[in-house]
Order: sequence, then structure tokens, then C-alpha cells
Amino acid sequence: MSAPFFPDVGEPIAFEGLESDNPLAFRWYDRDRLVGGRRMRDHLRCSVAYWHSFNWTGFDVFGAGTLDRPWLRPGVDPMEQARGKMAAAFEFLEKLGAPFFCFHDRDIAPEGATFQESSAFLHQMADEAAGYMERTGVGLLWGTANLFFHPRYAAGAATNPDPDVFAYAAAQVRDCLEITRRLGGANYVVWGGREGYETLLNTDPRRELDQLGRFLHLVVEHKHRIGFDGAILIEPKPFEPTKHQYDFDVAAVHAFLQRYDLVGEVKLNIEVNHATLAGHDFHHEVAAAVSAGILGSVDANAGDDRLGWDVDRFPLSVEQMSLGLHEILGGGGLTTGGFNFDAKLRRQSVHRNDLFHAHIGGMDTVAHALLVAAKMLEDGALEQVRRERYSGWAGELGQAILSGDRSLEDLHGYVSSRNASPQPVSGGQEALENLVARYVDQVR
Ligand code: XLS
Ligand code: NI
Ligand code: NI
Repeated sequence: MSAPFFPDVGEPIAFEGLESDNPLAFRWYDRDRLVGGRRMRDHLRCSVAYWHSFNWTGFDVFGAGTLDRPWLRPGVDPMEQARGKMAAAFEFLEKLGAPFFCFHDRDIAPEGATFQESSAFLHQMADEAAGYMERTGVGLLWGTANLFFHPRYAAGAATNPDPDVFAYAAAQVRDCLEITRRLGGANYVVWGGREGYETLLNTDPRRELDQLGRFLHLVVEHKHRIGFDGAILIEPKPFEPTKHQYDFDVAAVHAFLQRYDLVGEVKLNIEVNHATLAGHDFHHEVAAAVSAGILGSVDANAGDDRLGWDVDRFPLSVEQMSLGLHEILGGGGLTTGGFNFDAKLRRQSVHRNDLFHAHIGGMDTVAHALLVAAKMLEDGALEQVRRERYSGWAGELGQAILSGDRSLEDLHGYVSSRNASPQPVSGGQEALENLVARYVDQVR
């Protein structure tokens, strides 16, 4: 087991443009191209998810691993395996030219026999990572603690009925936050995979939410204590693995942040397929977060129209990403956040090069979408329509209503005295959909 792990790719993946038929080149992702005065790479802040790309063998609930991943060979000392995995990861990151990666603590370091041993393993692997990051210039978009894999977390971490499990999770987060800070992480993510319930028959949701609120406060307090200047992000997901998760969607998390006085301290990491699972779409979730001022980052993947679980495909829909990016840019763009490909290969994509094809496709999709969104914004394509649509509210009646100057009684008088009969106006949806399609096709 030794480098190079990706011998078919010698040089970093280059931008070759739309004329290129080289499958190992970017057609849209032109990292230094200026888009609205900002480099494409700085707009998108693309990131590779360590867990799916380097830690997953292709196993699923019905079958064993399929992928060619020599660094995951069983029967090797776990720390030696972790080092091999990291060598493979940074070779890939450097050759792909992605500026960031993301990890769970248990992706980069194995769980030891005791908490202390796990903690020591994690700190050793963080030292290794620091060396690779220094040499390659790759940054850390976010770190996170895996609070869902180990059997101790079967009934949740912060929402567990046993306070000892809460304490264990807190201790794990304390270590992970610490190494995220040390590695210059731009964010720290909390995904509550088992913060929910399987049945209400044995669950006290009020108590569990209070526990979750307390947990988040501990994370925020510690962040300030150690001087971590990244953002704390919650990642909404409605269910899976549990039947119901408290962080259901953007609206539910926003209400949670308000209820526990965490607005201003915690933002959101929105995942495309989690939006779909919640019965929304990505566009909706991003718009909800931008309008509430709580957008942090994006996990860019896609679901499958016919599968109701988190399939985590690499994103291919330029339209979907363009609409999300249009909201993001309209809200001022990403600051600490980025586009993390929380996406995995299909189980039959067994060749190591498939990892490159997948990420190239994902980065090209978001790059193309960025150009579409920026151009639509520059042209005011939707803004003008929206402004016009609400123009009545700038008039006397609209202003008086909004400023609280009209009672129900007043409005009754207003309508009956004029015998008013407002007429419907076209929402123009089809024309707007065609307009978006034209931008997708025409942007270069
Ligand atoms: C799972 C989540 C997970 C988080 C990180 O569905 O997307 O991968 O992003 O814990
Ligand atoms: Ni995710
Ligand atoms: Ni997910």
C-alpha cells in the first residue's frame, strides 16, 4: 500500500473549456476566472467529503464493499490504515485541485479502546493532516464529530436519555472542535443523525429538545473560549437514520435557534438531498435560510427521483444548483461556507479514477451554475419581475398597512366604500421558467 494511489492522473486536473473532450479535465470550473469581481474558486469553495470518498468501501445494507481502495485493506493496524488513507486523500485533493476537504473525527482517526486512546489517535492524525495541509495548501472547510455510528449513540447523542452519553458526546466534540480550530477550519458542523426518535411511546420530546439546546450552547461557549473564529453550523435533515429528526428542515432549525436563543451564533449547512427528503427542494431551503439570515454552507449532492433515502449522488442538475446559487449570491454570497460534495460514487463505480470523474462533474456543475446565477443577477432577470410584482405595496395603502396604521375595521371601510374588486395578475411562471432555461443554455 503506497503512493501513488492514483497513478493514471499525473498532473493536477486542468481547465480545458467546452471544446475539450478529455474526460479528466474541467469544462466549466476555471478556478481563477473572475465572476462579479470574485474568483470562481472563492465563490464556490469546493470541498471533498473524506467519509464518502476515502472511508467508504462501497458496502451497503445488502452487500460488501466493492471499491478498489487499497488504503482500507482490512487486517492492518488501524493507525497505519489511517495514515495510508490520509496519504491517498491528499494525493487526490492535490490532483483534483479542490481547495478544501471536510472530515468526521472518526474518518481521519480510528476509535481506540478507551476515550483517552481515541482522543490521542485523533490528535496524532490531526498533526499528520496539518503537515499535508501545509504542503498542499488544501484548507479545511469544516470538521465534525461522528455522534451516530457507535452503538452508544443508538438513542441519540445530546438527546440521549442517559446523561453519560451526553457527556461522552460533549467530550468528543470538545476534541474535534479543538483540532478543527488547530487546522484552521472555516466552520464546525453539527449533524444530528440520531437526535430524534424511533417512537414517541418512549420519548419525551420537550426534554430532548432542551438537552439539544443545552448541547449547542456548550459548543458555542467552547468555541468562544478557545478562540475558534469559524462558524458553528447545524445540518437539517428530516429523518434517516431515525424516523424523525428534530433538525427537520431550515424552518424547524430556525425555530429551534430562536427558542434556545442561538440565533446569531449558529448557522445552517444545507444539504440538497436533505431538502428533497423534507419534501422541499434545494431552492426552497436556501431561500428560507437566506431570508432568515442563517445560511452557512452547502452539502452539494442530489437525490434520486424514485428513491426516498439519502442516495448522495454527485450533483448534475445545473438548473437546481443555479436557482440555489442565485439566492446565495443575491444574499451576498458564501463567507465561511462552501460547496462540500457530501456525495458518493455508485457501488459499481469500482475504478479509482471514478472518484475523479465524479468530482469533476460536480465541480463543473456548480461552476456552470455559478455563471448562470451571476449572469441572471447581473441582468436583474428575476429582480425586475419581483419588484414589479409587489409594486402596489409602495403605494399609500400598502405602506399604511405595513406600518400598522390600518385596522381590520379601516380595511373594511376602505373596501366597502370603494366597492373594490382587485383583479388577478399573471404570475408569469412559464415565461420565467423559460428564461432560466435560456440562461442555463446560453451562459459561457
Ligand atoms: C448525512 C449527513 C452527513 C453530514 C456530516 O446524511 O449528510 O454526511 O454531512 O455528518
Ligand atoms: Ni451532509
Ligand atoms: Ni446527507
